[in-house]
Order: sequence, then structure tokens, then C-alpha cells
Amino acid sequence: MAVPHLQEFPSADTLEHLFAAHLSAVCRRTATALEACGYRDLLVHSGSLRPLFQDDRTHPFEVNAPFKVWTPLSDVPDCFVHFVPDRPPRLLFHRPTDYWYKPAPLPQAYWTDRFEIVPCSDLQGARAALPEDLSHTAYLGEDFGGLAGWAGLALNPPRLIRHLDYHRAVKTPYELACLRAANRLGARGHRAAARVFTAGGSTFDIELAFLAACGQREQELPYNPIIALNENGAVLHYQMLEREVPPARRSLLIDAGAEFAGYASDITRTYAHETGEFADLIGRMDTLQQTLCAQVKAGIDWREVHLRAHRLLAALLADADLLTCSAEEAIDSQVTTVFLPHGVGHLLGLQVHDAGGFMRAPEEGDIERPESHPYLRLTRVLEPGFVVTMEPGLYFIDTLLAAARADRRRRLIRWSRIESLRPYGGIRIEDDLAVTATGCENLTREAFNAENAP
Ligand SMILES: [Mn+2]
Repeated sequence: MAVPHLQEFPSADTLEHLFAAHLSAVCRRTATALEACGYRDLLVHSGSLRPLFQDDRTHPFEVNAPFKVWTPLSDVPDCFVHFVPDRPPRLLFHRPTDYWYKPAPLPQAYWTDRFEIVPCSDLQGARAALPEDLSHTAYLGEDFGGLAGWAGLALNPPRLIRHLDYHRAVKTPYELACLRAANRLGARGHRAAARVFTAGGSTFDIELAFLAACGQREQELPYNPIIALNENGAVLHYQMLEREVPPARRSLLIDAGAEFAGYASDITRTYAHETGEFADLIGRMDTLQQTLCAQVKAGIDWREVHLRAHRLLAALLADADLLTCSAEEAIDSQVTTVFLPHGVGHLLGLQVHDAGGFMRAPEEGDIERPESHPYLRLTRVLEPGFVVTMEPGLYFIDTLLAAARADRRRRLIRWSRIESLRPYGGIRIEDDLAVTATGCENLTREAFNAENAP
């Protein structure tokens, strides 16, 4: 059971209290969704262990997100949550008879009293613990071998999934506490990573320092850290880990988060090794990011936040002498998308890119992205309880610069400035924000401040 550093974060008593209310909310919204879609009960699978091709080993286990909304149990495959409205949920807990691996012990934690826990030695045992008639049961999960024999189940009904995902965007107080704790762990990792960068470590050394400070192994993190030195910062999802240190140390872009009880933080920081034009640009981007954060509150259309980020970036580029045109012309000619080719943020929670970002309503289709912004992952109007990332960027990406150089944007960009900044890669500054009626709580800045405190 991976709930790291529990003693330093919300106490077990606090979590027990918060979890009880969280589970009640999940039961309520699930009951409503089941009724709306014509099902009697819900069965959710934790996930399967997947074998490697022609091998007796398996891929690392990744729990299904719809299972994690019920329980923080994240490391036991072939468990099920079975929920019948107006009854306490049951956890069918997979406990095989095995002498090769240690079967997971029956969980005993702040959440377990809320479940009827039924140990099952295998999938047949789990099936026997369920009602005979599954013809009004919705099932969420993958098609593990043998599921075909569980006659009657409705497999991953899209309408039901839309109902559940739509409401998952609003976090309960328990989920907010977990996301705060995930940010504390992530901030701790970031501080350690920055120290190793300053001391001259490789990206491999930086990742090890991040993991050690978070107290998590790589497969426990919500996503693989992006750790890029110098020009590699221009690769948005840079995935290499070099053991060698490059001859020149100019910049570090690190996008890395930790997990707490199944909830993710998603944090990016960019550092310059020395003062100068790149350090100056980082300072400007930090101001821009904070300006955007200050405008986040319930009722704001996230598409407008994204477009506003582009307007602020155009002004920044003009002010920093990266353009030969005005900020207005840069917007009109789509020059800013050369430097910022991703969405300004997304929903965050059980998944790092959380589900439900586009829905107008469960039964009403999706909200379109703004024209020419194909990578935005959130188009909804913000509500209290949403948790979103705010992650404007400014990158010097060869392929996008080459495309701009080959079209009408060639005359709008000051190429001599681009050449001098290209070796630094790029900048991204990303915080996690909990939306309230009047503003937002910056979970990440508060976590960095808390980690700074003596
Ligand atoms: Mn992100």
C-alpha cells in the first residue's frame, strides 16, 4: 500500500474523516449515473498484469483510474469494487495462493472500514462472490482473459463513462487534500533535482535525486519525469536519461510530479545555470504564468485562458525583442504557436491528464477547441473544485522554426535572437491550481513555500 510519508501530511484521522465523505459522494454520483443509464450495479476492475512477449515476466502494473476513485489501493491487480446503490461498496481483494510472489496482505488503513472486503484467491472466486445475474451490471475495466464467461456484463458503456468522468472533474475535499500532499512530495523532489543540476549532475543523477526525495520508485510516479538539459528543453516530452554530463551546462527543464494515494501532481520548472538573456526570459515567463494564475476562478472559460496566454506571450516576445512585428501582428499571423505549441493546461487528478476535459454535459456532446489550437485538452468552463495545471511555455523548436522560416512568418521573427537562445531549449513553468468560486489555490507554490520553511 503506497501512501508515502503519511505521518507528515494529512494525519490518518483527517484522511479517514475526509475519505468517508469522499466515498459517500462517489456512491451518490455513481448511483445517479447508473440510474440515468439504466444499470442496477457497477463492477470496476483494478487492472491486469500484462505478460511480456515470450517471457515469464510482466510489465509493471498500472492501476485503472476508475478503480482509484474508490480506493487508494494502487498495486494489486485483479481486485474489483462492486457497488450496488444504497449498500456499502464491496472490495473483492485478490489474494492468490502463491509461493513465487508474496500475496498482498489484506489492507488495513484509513479507508478500509468503509468497504466490505472479500478475499478472493482467483478470478473464479471473484465471480462466485458476485450476483449470479450480471445482466444489469456495468463493468469498467479491460477485457481480462475469462471475462467472456461472465455473461451479461455491459462492458465499458460509453454513456455511463461520460456521466462518471464529467463529475470526476469536481474534486472532493479528500481529493484536494491528496493533491496538496502530492504537490508537497513533488516540490521536495524538484528542490533536490535543482540542487543536483547546480552541482553538475547528469539527467540520470537528477532523476535519481527526484525519486529519492519523493520516496517513490519510477513506476509509482504519475508519469515519467521529463528532464532536459540545454537544447533538449525544446523537446516537449523529452524522454532520454543520459549518464554523461554535457560539456556546457546552460539550462534545465524538469517536468515531474509525485503521487499521493493515487492522486498526481504535475509540476514544471526551468532553471538557467547563469544570469543572462535566458535567465531574464525565465523571469518574464514566471510573471506571465502568475498573471494567468491570478485570473483563474469559477465561471472562466478555459479556452479564453488559453487564448489569453497567447496574447500575453505575443507581448512578451515583442518586449524581449524576439519579433520584428507588433504583438497584434504576431497573434494574427500565428507566430505565437511556433513558440507555444501545446495547451496552456489540463484537468489533473487520478490521471495526470484527467478525463472529461471536453464535455459540455454528460448527454450533450463536446465543446470544440479554438481554431488552430489542436492540442488543448480542456475546453470547459471552470467550476469550484476543478484542479487544473497552468503551464505556459516558450520553446525554440527546430522543426516549428523551420516551418515559420519557410512561410510568411519569416519576416516577423528576429532570427539573430532566436539563434542565440536556441542552445537553451525552452521554458515551461507549471503549477497545479484548485479552482474556487472567487479565485484559486496554487497547490504548487504553497508546496514549494512549505518545503522551504525550516
Ligand atoms: Mn501538465
